[in-house]
Amino acid sequence: MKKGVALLFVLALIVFSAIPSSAENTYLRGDADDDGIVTITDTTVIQRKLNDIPVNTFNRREADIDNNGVDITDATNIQRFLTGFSNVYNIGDRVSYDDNELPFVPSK
Ligand SMILES: [Ca+2]
Ligand SMILES: [Ca+2]
Repeated sequence: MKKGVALLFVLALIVFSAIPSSAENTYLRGDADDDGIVTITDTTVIQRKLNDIPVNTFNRREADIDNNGVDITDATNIQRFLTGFSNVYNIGDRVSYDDNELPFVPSK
């Protein structure tokens, strides 16, 4: 009987470890440089990217806070968030993305 319980425990571990955690299906909105926090550097990275100035890391999904493509408005809205203005785009929150989307690979 104990072998059966141990086997079920091992099987449960295998099954649950194969299920991706919810963190894998989320991203941090506004974290354009993908360092795990939204700061003024994220706006700088967006501005540099828009002007074809090289950046170390650029995460297009996290930079595009309103899901309409990355433009200067994304940087402006992050600045507004950082200075305490409205945050209608939930900047700084972990946001789920559609499981049907293709895996996102941040550009460097
Ligand atoms: Ca950041
Ligand atoms: Ca945008």
